[in-house]
Amino acid sequence: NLDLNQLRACSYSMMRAKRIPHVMGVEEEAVKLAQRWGADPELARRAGILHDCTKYYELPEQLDICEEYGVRLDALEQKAVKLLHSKTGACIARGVFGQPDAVYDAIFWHTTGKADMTTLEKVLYIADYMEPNRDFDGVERLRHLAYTDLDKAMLLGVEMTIQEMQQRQVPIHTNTLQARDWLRQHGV
Ligand code: DGI
Ligand code: FE
Ligand code: FE
Ligand code: FE
Repeated sequence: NLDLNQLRACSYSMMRAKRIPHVMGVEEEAVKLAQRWGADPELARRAGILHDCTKYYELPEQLDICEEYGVRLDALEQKAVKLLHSKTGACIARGVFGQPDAVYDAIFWHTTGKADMTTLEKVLYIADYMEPNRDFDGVERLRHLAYTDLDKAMLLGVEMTIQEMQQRQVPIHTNTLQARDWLRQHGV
């Protein structure tokens, strides 16, 4: 099994250099959020290190990995390459780098979210959104909520994603909508 430095080296070697600071930021933020909210910081760290490891694979390769690992895809996923790196990243994290199911699940859901997420899944989703290198209108509010009310932070993140998809006229995935609906129904 690889130690953390080996895991980082492998993951960084799979991406363009400009993405490495983001991945380092997600690792650091995921550990802190895990400590704050009672998830396993070691698993959060591993999920952070590996979460975008397949980000630069092209569509055919993404589809091959999904096929190889038996990940079933809906119609939108089959053509939206940005929705695939979370699924293939999860497959590689578990299948190649030997990570446990909790790390697989956190990486798998880090782009869309879903209904009824675990704390580790929420931690990675939010860390990805507000790590120190992220800069957009509203990021300070998200950073505040991330440490005061994790579900409120999730709802804000999912709603901002939906708004941006609508502005860009990109179809919104059902898991993104289900994440929002679930958070609204559960008194956030
Ligand atoms: O991989 P990162 O850039 O760090 O961040 P991410 O994994 O959250 O991916 C963000 C991308 O995913 C962004 O280009 C928008 C896309 N995305 C997120 N939710 C949806 C989506 N794309 C579609 N079509 N539908 C969604 O619901
Ligand atoms: Fe990602
Ligand atoms: Fe994200
Ligand atoms: Fe990311």
